[in-house]
Amino acid sequence: MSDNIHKYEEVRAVARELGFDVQLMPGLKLEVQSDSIEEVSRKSAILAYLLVGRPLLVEDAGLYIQALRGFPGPYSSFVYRTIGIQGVLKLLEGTSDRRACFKSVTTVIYEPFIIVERGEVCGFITDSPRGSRGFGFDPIFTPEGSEKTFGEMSLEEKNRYSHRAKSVYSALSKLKKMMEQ
Ligand code: ITT
Ligand code: NA
Repeated sequence: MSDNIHKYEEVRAVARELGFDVQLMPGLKLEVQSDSIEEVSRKSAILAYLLVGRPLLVEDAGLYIQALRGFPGPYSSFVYRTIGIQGVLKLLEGTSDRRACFKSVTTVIYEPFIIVERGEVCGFITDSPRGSRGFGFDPIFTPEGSEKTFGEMSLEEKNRYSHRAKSVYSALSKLKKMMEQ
């Protein structure tokens, strides 16, 4: 999975809790594009499995902003790299509806099993960036139930709320049950 070290560390922490050890697959960045993160996650996992033939986990995510009808969603990575945090804040200037959700889909392939699970966290886009931890849009997102942005949280704290922690936890706990049968 992933070249994004932050993402990897978040996934690893959840995996550890369930007794799994996950390793980064550096260089294996597959350019699957789709307007559904579920499709990206599932297709990338299958493609990666064809290449490496080992059990693996692929997670794909995006930020869905209510006032922008779900944009940037599956295009979050591109939007982050182009207009960035400041560009997104600009699109929301003068908008009082700040609601947004992060969504995540984790696919685990562990033959004969293929498991696809979703995770979501909803909250608000702040008026300006706060905090320098995490990655991507973390400095401008506060999950419901917290005053802090993800950028102001430790990895452990972010994982108590995050879309990614939820989808990874669901997928790996499902795998665990299947392996025990
Ligand atoms: P891959 O190499 O695995 O593709 P990525 O950086 O593209 O990693 P994602 O597919 O998970 O990461 O997410 C796409 C973009 O959405 C990502 O670049 C961020 O800008 C944003 N994003 C996703 N999850 C996030 C999170 O937990 N915190 C902040 N931004 C996030
Ligand atoms: Na991605």
